[in-house]
Amino acid sequence: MSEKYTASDIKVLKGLEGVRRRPAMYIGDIGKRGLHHLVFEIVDNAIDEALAGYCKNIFVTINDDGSVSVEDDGRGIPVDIHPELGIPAVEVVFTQLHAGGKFDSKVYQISGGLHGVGASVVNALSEWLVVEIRRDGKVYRLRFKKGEKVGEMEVEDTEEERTGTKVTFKPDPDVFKVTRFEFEILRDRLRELAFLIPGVRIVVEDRRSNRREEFHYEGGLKEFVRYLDEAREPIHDPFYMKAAKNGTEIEIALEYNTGFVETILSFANTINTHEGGTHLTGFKSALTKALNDYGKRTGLLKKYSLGGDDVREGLTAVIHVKLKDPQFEGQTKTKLGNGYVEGLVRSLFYERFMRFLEENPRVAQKIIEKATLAAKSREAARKARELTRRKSFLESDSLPGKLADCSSRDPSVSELFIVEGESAGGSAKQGRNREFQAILPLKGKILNVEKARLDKALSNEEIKTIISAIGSGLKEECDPAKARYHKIIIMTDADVDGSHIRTLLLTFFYRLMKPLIDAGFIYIAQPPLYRVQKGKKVWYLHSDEELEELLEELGEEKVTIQRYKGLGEMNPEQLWETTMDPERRVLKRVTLEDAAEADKLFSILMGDKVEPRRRFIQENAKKVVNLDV
Ligand code: 28F
Repeated sequence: MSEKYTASDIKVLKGLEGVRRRPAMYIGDIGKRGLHHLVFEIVDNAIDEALAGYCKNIFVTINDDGSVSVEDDGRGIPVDIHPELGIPAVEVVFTQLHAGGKFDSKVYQISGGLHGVGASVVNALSEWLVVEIRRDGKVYRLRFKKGEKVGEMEVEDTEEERTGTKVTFKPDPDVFKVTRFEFEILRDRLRELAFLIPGVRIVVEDRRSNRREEFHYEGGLKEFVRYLDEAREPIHDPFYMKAAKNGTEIEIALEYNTGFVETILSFANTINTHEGGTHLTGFKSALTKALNDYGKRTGLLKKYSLGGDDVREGLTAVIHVKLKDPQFEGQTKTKLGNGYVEGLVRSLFYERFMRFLEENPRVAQKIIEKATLAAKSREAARKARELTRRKSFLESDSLPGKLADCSSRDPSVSELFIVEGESAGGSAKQGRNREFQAILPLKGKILNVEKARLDKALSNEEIKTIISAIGSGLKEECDPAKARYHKIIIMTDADVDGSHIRTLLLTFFYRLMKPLIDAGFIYIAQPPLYRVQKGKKVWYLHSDEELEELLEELGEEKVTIQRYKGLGEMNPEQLWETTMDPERRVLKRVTLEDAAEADKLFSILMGDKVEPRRRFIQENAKKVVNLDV
């Protein structure tokens, strides 16, 4: 540190101290999400350099010591002395809050960055950080600790021509609750970025486990929809458009497949707008209108008019808008708010998609026939639902007969166990605490909702039972506030059948009651695999490793080991002790790290195509076994 502080030094310290005092204000949270966000902030700067047309390759590496390096082959951050601050430009970028090109639209036209806070925030929250710049045949190196510069900038001559920026940092354990980077989280987002920025090559590597993946897609969004639909059967070649008006750029790719699931991803300036927004609204209304207008004009549509849900059945689409002044709203700041975007997307997409329909009449016919079928079945489902609604309205008790409900009416303490098989269901009913635990036994496998349209799913007895027991409603109407239980626990055997039923149930919740997953209401019970007894002492163990460990400890002594093949082998008391008692059980909460990947995962696991599933299971044997998506 220098002896005397200048006014700008003080401002710097104040800024970065603020970041360390309130990290969540800058990166969202200090858990897993915020941790990985650090990497994406640095990657965003490299991406900006790629969007500006100067960088082709980006390398992201998790190093052996748990630090992360991000390297690009762009121009290298400038190192010349800043005229007012009297320090190298790169030092400004890493120490001044909000410094850099992001807020200076002259430097970069369009920029990503979820919060736009950049390199200085990452620096402030790192135990240490090193930035290396290659420019003009030299390497410049600057080191920091917790955001503060350590020593002066090093300069070395190199013989090399290459230019670029490399940033290596280790997150500060005093700030973050977790500091271990997960390859999968980095990989999934980097793949997404590579689809969004065609031509750029992104290499992600994990030195700890020797994993490496490379993403490079010349086809951009067109390739993105093909990737999302890998396990589905498309009914035509993708539609693609790119258009710009008044400085706003719109890019859309879509295709219809033979399935019934709607998959629409939307982005603004490369940011995944999970909560949608004006670009998505404009797209949806134009899609519905274009297909109705075309259908009526050509006579393909006579009796039926297509609804929004009808034209989105079996649709996979990606929308990317780039704009100068993005406004992000919503709970997680992932909803695009700029009002003018809605009309812009609506008119530009309508025009291009209409032209596509006119130029491809056979594809248009297929799409309209598919949507008409959807409209018809939706009408049938509506009638069927009305019937059941009326019935439940007339009957005072509409809960399914198979449900052994709990006596509490307070959802926040109530638990629903969905149990595989009648016999395990019986044990669970006897073993439970009936005050707050309800049991719903399932007879066999539930219907695969990935392959069935809603009306068919709703006529399935097991599915109807689950829906009415939970009481939260379905799809758009699904409201966690109406759920009768805040813990819905899937309890299946630890074998192949059990794992299949668990996947069917998770697919059901993901497709029809996703808000319950988002609310953190869905859990998986972890029944033990082994019971070990020595004299009067009993141990319940959940894995082979645990068993091995215990046996080593007991080594010579006489023990009896029982391996549970299914829940049915446990008596009610054992089931309570090991799997249901809140004091002793292990529950796994189902979370969705990445909705797009989860979407694809379910389509692979539950869809028609055998080859993607076989390959996936081979590559992810472990993930399928504990399917903690
Ligand atoms: C590993 C992370 O951060 N790459 C970057 C550049 C290039 C320029 C730049 C970045 C200038 C002074 C704001 C170079 N030459 N990768 C990166 N590559 N920033 S960040 O300029 C930033 C502005 O402060 C760059 C000419 N213009 C811009």
